[in-house]
Amino acid sequence: MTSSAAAGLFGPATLSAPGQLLLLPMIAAAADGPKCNLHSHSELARKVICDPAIRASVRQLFGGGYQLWRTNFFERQAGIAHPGVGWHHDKHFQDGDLPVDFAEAGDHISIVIALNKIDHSNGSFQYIPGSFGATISGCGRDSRPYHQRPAADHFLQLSEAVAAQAVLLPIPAGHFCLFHSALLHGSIASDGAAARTSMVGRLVRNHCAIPAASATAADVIPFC
Ligand SMILES: O=C(O)CCC(=O)C(=O)O
Repeated sequence: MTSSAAAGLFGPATLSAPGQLLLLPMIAAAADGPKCNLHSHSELARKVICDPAIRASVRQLFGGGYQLWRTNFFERQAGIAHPGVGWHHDKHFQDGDLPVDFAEAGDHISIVIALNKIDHSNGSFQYIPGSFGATISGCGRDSRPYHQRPAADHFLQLSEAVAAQAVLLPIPAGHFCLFHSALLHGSIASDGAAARTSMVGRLVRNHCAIPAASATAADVIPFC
C-alpha cells in the first residue's frame, strides 16, 4: 500500500464488498445519458461508492463529517486506443464561490475505485506525490473555482521537473484509493489491449457550500 500523509494518497485498499462490482460496469455502460452522478439514481452505484471500507478509511484518516457531491466513471474499451487523462486536480471549489485554498488539506477528498484491474495494459493511474499543497515547484496554482474558469484550463502542462516525479499506481480490481482532491493526477495512454473502468467520487466537508453549478440537491448525499 502506498499510504503516506506526505504523498497525499492512501491505498490501494480492498473494498468490503468487491463482489457487487461485477455488475457496475454493465450498469454504467447501459446508462442513458451522462454517467456523471449515477449514484443519485442507481442503488448499486450508490452502494459501491459508499462501501463500508471506504467510509471507515475516510473516518480513520480525516475524521468524518463529509458529504458526497460527485461520482463519475473513466472507461477504456478493448480494441480502442485512449490518449489517457491529462494532469489535473479535483478540488473544483473550496467553499461556494471562494477561491480555492491549496494550503487547506482535508475538506476535499477524492476516491478512485478500480472496477477492473487498472495497470499499464489499460491506462495506469498516475500521480505526483505531495502535489496537493499551495506550491509545486515550476507549476502555478489557479485558485479560480472550476465553474469560474474555462473548461480547457482544467488540464495542466507540468514542467519537466514535476512530471519526472510521476508515480504509476496499479490498482487491483475491487480496490480503492483516497487522495487529497488537490493532488495532481491522471492516467496514462493505453493502446486498447484491455478494457477497464474506474469509478470516482468527490467528498467535501459538511461546512463547505457546494456551488449550484457543480451539483444538484439530488446529487449530494451524506457520506460519513
Ligand atoms: O481512472 C482514470 O483514468 C483517471 C481517474 C481520474 O483522473 C480522477 O479520479 O480524477
